[in-house]
Amino acid sequence: MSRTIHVLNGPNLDRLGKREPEIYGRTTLAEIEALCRAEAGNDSIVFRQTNWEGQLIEWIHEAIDTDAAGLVINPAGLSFRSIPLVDALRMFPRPIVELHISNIHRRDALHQHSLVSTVATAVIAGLGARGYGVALRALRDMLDEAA
Ligand code: DHK
Repeated sequence: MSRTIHVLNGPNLDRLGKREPEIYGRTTLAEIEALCRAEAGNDSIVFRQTNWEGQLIEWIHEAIDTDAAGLVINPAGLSFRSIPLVDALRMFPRPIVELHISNIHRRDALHQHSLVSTVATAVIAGLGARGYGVALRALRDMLDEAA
């Protein structure tokens, strides 16, 4: 059966490559998308980024309504303050991998307590851009196991 995995990216991640490279590295979002597609195997990937909270929430609704098999989400700064985002994710009935490029637990207090982690199946932080590949491999394994 063909599965679709949604990879959703939040605010400012369109600036990857030139944004604070000492924290986020030099890999661009386009390169991350290519990396995700290379890890997809037989699965389809919907890869998206937005700077708008409401758009991210609409895309989660779409993932629910179209029976997406799983979700990888880097909510970026919305991780730490968006109750509506948490509420939307709570409705998603399949595995959710929350991903942060940086290790948020080593960062300043503002970046340490992700609300999204309270509804995520798993959390990856601090692996840099390669975390996306790890997230997809783990998610695909989980889905295979549950099939
Ligand atoms: C990206 C951001 O934009 C920050 O707001 C988060 C996350 C960390 C990341 O590491 O990918 O705190």
